[in-house]
Amino acid sequence: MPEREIYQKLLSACDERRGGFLLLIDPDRSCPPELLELIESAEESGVDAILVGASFMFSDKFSESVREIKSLTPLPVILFPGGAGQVTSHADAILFMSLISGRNPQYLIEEQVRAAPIVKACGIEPIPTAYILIESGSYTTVEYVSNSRHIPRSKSDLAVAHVLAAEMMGMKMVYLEAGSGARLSVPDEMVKAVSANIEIPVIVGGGITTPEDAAEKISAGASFVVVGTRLESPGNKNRLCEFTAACHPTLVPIFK
Ligand code: 1GP
Repeated sequence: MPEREIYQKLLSACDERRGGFLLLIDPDRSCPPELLELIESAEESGVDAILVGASFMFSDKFSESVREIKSLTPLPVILFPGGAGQVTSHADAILFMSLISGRNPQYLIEEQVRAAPIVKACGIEPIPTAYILIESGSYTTVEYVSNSRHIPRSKSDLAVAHVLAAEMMGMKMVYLEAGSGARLSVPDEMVKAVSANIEIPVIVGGGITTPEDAAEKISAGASFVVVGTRLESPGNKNRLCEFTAACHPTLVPIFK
């Protein structure tokens, strides 16, 4: 099993720039030329790593899509799987997640048991990650597919209890998820409460549509922001740079 090379890379990137930006690519949509161009420009645009995955796959080309993405960028390509079917040796690492906000054993442990031997055989680096769904104003695909309930937006204390348990169980990252295309992103107060209570990095994603919203998550204590949907439409190279600048406070001149 590889040493924690990618995890260490993420930690250093975040330390150096006081925050990080992860670009999420939905493997079902990896073909349009605009998206290929976005991936090719990701490194120079300041992206720290690329996540690939979806809670539900419609195509049977997962592995090929990851290989194609990997061929377009020197950045770490990290799997963000919706299940054991989304494991491939073409990636560098995998967010080895347990959906701890739910009580559905399939996503707490069963998919992981199925995936573990494949991850070992592939030789990719597992990054143990607690995945936590937060209420986002509408019923999301991830809630439907995982058949699990979210944590209510107003219950930061419940979110804190979950992340404390995750850290005590040895998880290396926490992912606060509002869901892809969510109407409302994870509340800043919840990001703040969670980040203040644990040492491990906090990733925040789902429904983040403006650089300002992304910057708020970093100010609230998030280590990484994930954006997917907002960058899927054509002509988003400039927008990508705005997001990465917003998530890397030390790269932006501060005038007082
Ligand atoms: C979804 O958190 C990610 O799992 C990103 O969400 O597509 O809404 O940016 P968006």
